[in-house]
Amino acid sequence: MKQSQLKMVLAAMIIALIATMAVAAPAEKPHTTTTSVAKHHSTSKPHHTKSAHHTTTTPHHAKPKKTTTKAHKLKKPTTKAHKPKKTTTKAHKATATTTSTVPPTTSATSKPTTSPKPKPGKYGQTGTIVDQNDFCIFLPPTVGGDIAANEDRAIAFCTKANMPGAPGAKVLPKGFIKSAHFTRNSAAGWVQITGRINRSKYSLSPKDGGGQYDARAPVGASFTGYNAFVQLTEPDSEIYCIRACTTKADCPVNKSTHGCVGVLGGDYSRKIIAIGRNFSEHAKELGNAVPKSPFFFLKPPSSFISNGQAIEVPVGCEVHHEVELGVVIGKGGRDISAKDAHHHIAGYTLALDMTARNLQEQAKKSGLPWSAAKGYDTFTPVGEFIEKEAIQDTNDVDLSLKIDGVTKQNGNTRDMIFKVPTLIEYVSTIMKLQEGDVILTGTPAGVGRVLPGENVTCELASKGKIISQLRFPVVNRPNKA
Ligand SMILES: *[C@@H]1O[C@H](CO)[C@@H](O)[C@H](O)[C@H]1NC(C)=O
Ligand SMILES: *[C@@H]1O[C@H](CO)[C@@H](O)[C@H](O)[C@H]1NC(C)=O
Ligand SMILES: *[C@@H]1O[C@H](CO)[C@@H](O)[C@H](O)[C@H]1NC(C)=O
Ligand SMILES: CC(=O)N[C@H]1CO[C@H](CO)[C@@H](O)[C@@H]1O
Repeated sequence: MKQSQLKMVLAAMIIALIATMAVAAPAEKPHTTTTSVAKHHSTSKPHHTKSAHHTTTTPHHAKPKKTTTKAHKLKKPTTKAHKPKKTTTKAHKATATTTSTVPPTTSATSKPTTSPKPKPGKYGQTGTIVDQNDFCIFLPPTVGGDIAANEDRAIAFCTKANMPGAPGAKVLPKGFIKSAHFTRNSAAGWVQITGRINRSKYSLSPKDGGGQYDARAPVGASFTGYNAFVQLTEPDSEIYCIRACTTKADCPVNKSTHGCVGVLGGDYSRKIIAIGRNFSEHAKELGNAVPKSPFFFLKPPSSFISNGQAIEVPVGCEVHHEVELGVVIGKGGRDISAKDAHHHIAGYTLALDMTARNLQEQAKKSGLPWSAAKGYDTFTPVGEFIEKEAIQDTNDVDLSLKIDGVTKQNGNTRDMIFKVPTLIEYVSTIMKLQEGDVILTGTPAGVGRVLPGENVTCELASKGKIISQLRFPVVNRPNKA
């Protein structure tokens, strides 16, 4: 592992070099990285053996795990929060090409605030994202290659042959992409795909914690029409994510050790666990008894939409808003104690649990499940991923919601009957939690109906600081084509 440190230093030097040479992408400041890396290291070290993916009892990775892996491999972790893996690679090259002795901390001082112009990408290293059917991701050039070890050599693989905008790209192995969820943020000018892979289709190792690609790894890689991109592939957890951005700041290339779930919010097709009657005032407003133990129901991941997309009101449904704090699971596990629960949290998100209240009432009366009432498409609007560190105290989070500017819900999680650690403990006694699962922790009082034509805005704040603000127009669900 001492070698790794050496490599880190070398890597940082290389990055510095690259920055000075003003190659395609400007390097970022390495120094902030060190601290976060160190932190990761310490947490990850203990797990030397990564548990097999299928074991249900052992908590594995998520954010932590990734880190772990990397720590072992020396791949990304060290380098940077920014671009860890890359580092490694460069380290290799560095030895060959560099003689610089620039200290890492002073290097790479240029952090550009303006986005560079999109430049023509390299043959075989240019991807495109059109939609969930037509897109490319980066993979090692040879079957079974280690992701991080091949960062510099990675090439673009696309869902189809000869995709316009991706000259020289290969075709993804059939069955490799298991799911792809496309999001376009028109206002910010980025597109994103998140989903699951079958690593076996490219013989990737279950022990490979993966790595990040962006303009610097492989150097000069790009996505047609965009100024920046970030892509992570994680064979161990079988997920991937990619975002191509107009504005560089929207593509967070400095967080790769967090793994996809921690870098790009989105749909990784895990469970959505929603806690019922979780706020005492809300339980009262619906005439429910305040429960003695938590209860929950499941929502389908297909109901996720992201900020700015439209909430659809199906014919015959009285659709209500319920604003909630979403907890995003990092390290999976079962029978997690409340005391350990914070180790399993990757971060948070602001979410709405849209509910067809009339269907839910009918279901309650008839003793039927709530799946339809809670599971329509677009019924789980969610915001961007919120860093774990951004919310120090999950018992003091303000949640509010307005319709066309009029406040309808305004609560604080201190009024939750069951606290987040208790919820994680309870749910995990029943079903294992997995990386990417989202727990919706319940809604404060003030739920009510939304109508087509209205705009729903909601906000999450902690200790007086606004952390997330979302907006969703409400529309009629389009008729069947
Ligand atoms: C993944 O691919 C392997 C190899 O083709 C196949 O045997 C396996 O059934 C696939 N797994 C899933 C969950 O699709
Ligand atoms: C990562 O980058 C984003 C945008 O580029 C920036 O807002 C954020 O502060 C950075 N985080 C760290 C830890 O450097
Ligand atoms: C909702 O937002 C849309 C788009 O910004 C706007 O055209 C519309 O007038 C808004 N509706 C209301 C009721 O404010
Ligand atoms: C997130 C969540 O489960 N919220 C629930 C709070 O309780 C009401 C009534 O029991 C449910 O309708 C909400 O879905």
